[in-house]
Amino acid sequence: MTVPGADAALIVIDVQNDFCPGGALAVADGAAVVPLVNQIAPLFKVRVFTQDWHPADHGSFADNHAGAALFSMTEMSYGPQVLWPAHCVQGTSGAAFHPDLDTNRADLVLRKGFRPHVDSYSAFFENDRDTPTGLAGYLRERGIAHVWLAGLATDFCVHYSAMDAIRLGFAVTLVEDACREIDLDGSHGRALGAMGSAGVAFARTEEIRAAIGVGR
Ligand code: VGL
Ligand code: ZN
Repeated sequence: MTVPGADAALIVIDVQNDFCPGGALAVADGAAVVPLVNQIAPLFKVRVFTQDWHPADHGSFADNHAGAALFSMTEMSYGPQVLWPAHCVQGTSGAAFHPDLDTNRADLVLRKGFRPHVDSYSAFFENDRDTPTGLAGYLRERGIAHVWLAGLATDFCVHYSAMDAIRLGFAVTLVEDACREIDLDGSHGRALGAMGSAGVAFARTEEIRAAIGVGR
């Protein structure tokens, strides 16, 4: 395993109340990533935390499509889109970070998904695969060549972020124990397969800590 070096950023994806147990789009065991992220965040030169940040009229919410079932598919201008329960509505407690997540360590808090007609799973591009969030420029200006990804959910926002990071030329490592998945119709297995084939590396928090010499 490569040790996170001077060119490494930790990108913590969407560790928000709505993705944790009790939330509107709860990921099973989602809160389990919080202590792991808190442990490894200090080991990185750059730390970015993302927030899914939707207006109430967001097009990815089933409620905003008359008669549409939760988790069914719709067609957006950019292609197929899952219809989710309303989640991470701007300014609500569901959109807030998990209260135990140490966000004081964040160099940058990046919000995404705020355009009503485009969803944004990835921290780099909206779901049209074309509209940038600005994160790639930020990381490059800070000298980052390797991104390490943790957070929620492995098979959606983490997966899309990983694939975009590879496409943009970053080295990518998924911190697998610091992620949890939604697993909609086998999406978790497909996401892990796609990331592996694309060249994403996989690491665990204890390996990172041991490689750096923390906690031995
Ligand atoms: C996410 C579904 C909808 C995620 C965000 O953070 O993985 N999933 N919005
Ligand atoms: Zn969302």
